[in-house]
Amino acid sequence: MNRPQQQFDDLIAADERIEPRDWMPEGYRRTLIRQMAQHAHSEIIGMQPEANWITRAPSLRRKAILIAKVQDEAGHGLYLYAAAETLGVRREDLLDALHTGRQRYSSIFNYPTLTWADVGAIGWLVDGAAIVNQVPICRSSYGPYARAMVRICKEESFHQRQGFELLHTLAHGTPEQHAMAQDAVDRWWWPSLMMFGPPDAESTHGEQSMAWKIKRHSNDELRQRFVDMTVPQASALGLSLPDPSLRFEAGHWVYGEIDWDEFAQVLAGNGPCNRQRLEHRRAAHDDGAWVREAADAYAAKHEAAA
Ligand code: FAQ
Repeated sequence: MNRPQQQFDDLIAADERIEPRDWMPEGYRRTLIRQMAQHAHSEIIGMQPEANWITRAPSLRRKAILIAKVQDEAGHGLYLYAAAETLGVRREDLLDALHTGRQRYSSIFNYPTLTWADVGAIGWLVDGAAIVNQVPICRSSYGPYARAMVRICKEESFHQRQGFELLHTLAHGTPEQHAMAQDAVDRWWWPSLMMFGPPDAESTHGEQSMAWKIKRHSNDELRQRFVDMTVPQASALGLSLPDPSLRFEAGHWVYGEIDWDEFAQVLAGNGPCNRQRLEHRRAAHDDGAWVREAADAYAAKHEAAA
């Protein structure tokens, strides 16, 4: 085995971090770019469903909280694009890959936010799932990714609590508010379970990513961890989960069959909002062209003066 490969393997075996200037196998680099870009894209596309409710938030307090949350997601996108750039890719190329459909973003953001309660359900379930998935990535073998994730997880955990508090308020409000909260949970539960990716037997990258310690746990392991954490929280909210076969067995909550055909359809671009999300993203990018031009002109002027 060649020396750089041996050094890389030793660092991984010792649970140490790979840093941008270290030698790394091309497959490791490509896997990281794929996963980090997909994650960054998810953060910025994920701003859309919740931003849909900013103008209609029921109070100034709720509006301020929601604006701050949506801004946080933009920040997460920035940390992740910056971390991906340490692997030698350009941010504009990653955005182009998103806009032309060559790279993915999370399936979850192709579902619509039909009522105000959806903002709570996203915070509680989607941010909850994101935390379960992402806390182990704080120990990912690639240094810049792991460090970005520490800050992201702190913010996601705050988001999850605000979603829980929002839903708790609705669930203990009028019968109409309770029904609205229940309806949102009914619609977001199964897509949240899909966020963890296909079952382990069908995960293309899982095994290799775990060997490289990019991922620390399999998709199914994390999905189970999320279900175990969330079922008791649903009882605390006074809401039910839309799964008649949920039962507690041998220390875990056993859940029913996930509709993997629906997941495949969403990944193929046929979810309820795929087209709308990408069209909106491309339009926002075009609208921002003048900001990028102004920033480039400013940088060029200062470089010339230096
Ligand atoms: N959606 O071989 P695997 C957030 C694809 S949280 C779409 O198992 P892997 C916070 C996968 O890319 C959401 N595609 O893949 C927020 C692959 O296809 P490819 C983002 C999916 O990478 C909250 C194929 O299926 N979080 O944004 C999905 O080992 C609220 C086979 O799958 C992250 O990205 C899916 N759900 O495991 C923001 C976390 N699942 O690329 C706003 C980091 C799988 O070969 C508001 N990522 N695919 O064409 C990960 O942990 C992993 O990438 C997984 C997938 C676990 C998502």
